[in-house]
Amino acid sequence: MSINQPVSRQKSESKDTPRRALITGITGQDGAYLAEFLLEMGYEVHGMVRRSSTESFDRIEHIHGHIELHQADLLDQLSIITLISDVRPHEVYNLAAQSFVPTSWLQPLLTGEFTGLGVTRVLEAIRLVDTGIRFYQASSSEMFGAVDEEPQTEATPFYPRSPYGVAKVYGHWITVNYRESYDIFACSGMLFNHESPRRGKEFVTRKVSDAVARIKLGVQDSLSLGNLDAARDWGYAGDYVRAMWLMLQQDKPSDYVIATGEKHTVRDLVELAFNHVGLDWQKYVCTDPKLLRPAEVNKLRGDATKARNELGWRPEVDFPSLVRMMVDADLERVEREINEQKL
Ligand code: NAP
Ligand code: F7E
Repeated sequence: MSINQPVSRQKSESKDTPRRALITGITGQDGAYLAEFLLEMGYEVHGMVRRSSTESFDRIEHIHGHIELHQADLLDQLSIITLISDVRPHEVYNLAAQSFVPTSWLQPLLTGEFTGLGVTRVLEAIRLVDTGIRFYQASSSEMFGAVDEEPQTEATPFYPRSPYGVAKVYGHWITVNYRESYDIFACSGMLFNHESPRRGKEFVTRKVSDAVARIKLGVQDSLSLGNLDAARDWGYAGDYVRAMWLMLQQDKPSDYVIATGEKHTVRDLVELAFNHVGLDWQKYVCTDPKLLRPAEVNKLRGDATKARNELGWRPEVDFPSLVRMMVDADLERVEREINEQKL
């Protein structure tokens, strides 16, 4: 896939000029869904990608002729300033982050740099280039952590339980601070877990759907998991990117919880996924203490009333449909890989 060299963009615009959006983290799960959604809405879509010796653009392969990619890195302030002044987006969606919670204990400083300070670098670039650019920050239910209150709302106090959660709290407050200090239209979306067939295979939903497909098709024997009692409020990523866009179309910037309002345990997830292919999960699943976390988050469930009332947002895919969608997609992919003798 080609990556654009820096070019200075004409700043003159007519009312027919399409809206321009810049997505950091466009190669990730949410970035791919958001890029598709914005293209459907008639946007000119730009994506920030970091340099790697092996390109991993699988999630956006199907739209590559319709988006423009630019090299920059959350660690490199000047690269972000240059990118924003070249593209001159109307909207910036900051989705890039080190997003896997267990890695945040292994690499707490890097997680702080990407997931925390990276937000300030994007906001600083907006402040320098054009404070009229609207900004979305990908905040997380992990900020609530060891919470007392259930369900969690925009007013629930934060108690993060991982270096990732701590970095996201910083990202949230710096977004609020730049809104209040510089009058930037900056919104923080406090999104609860959202999944899809494009979810990374290290996250529990995809780890389970992939294993169920492989066990069903005879290329895997068992599945090792950590805490089966952990509960999450799981929604569908395709629904959640719509909420990100809606936040930036309002008259005033604000922060919103985005969630389904229902929680399920990892055990429920496993049971649903194995049942879908007619297998008894208890014959295949074992637990491994090495997969337990140093500090767990047990009762995350969001209340998205504010988003429903102000944005008109509600989720469309329920949890059982999401699990079936993910298992079906993995069955199809694993079968294809077996036929192509990749497995
Ligand atoms: P993801 O699949 O892990 O994608 C993360 C993206 O960030 C990838 O495109 C990655 O690029 C990019 N990235 C990481 N470090 C970077 C750096 N230094 N410079 C530039 N790009 C970098 O995550 P996701 O599930 O789509 O989540 C999107 C955002 O929402 C993240 O900020 C995440 O923390 C947050 N969030 C996610 C959820 C959820 O349930 N999915 C819930 C709440 C909040 P590479 O492809 O090069 O690795
Ligand atoms: O874990 C339990 C694990 O890694 C969910 C990120 O997108 O959502 C995500 O973070 C639960 C945890 O997601 C395994 O202990 C059991 O309680 O799928 P996960 P996460 O940590 O909730 C939030 C909102 C984000 O912001 C993050 O970026 O599942 N669990 N056994 C397991 N988890 C994994 N990964 N692997 C297991 O074997």
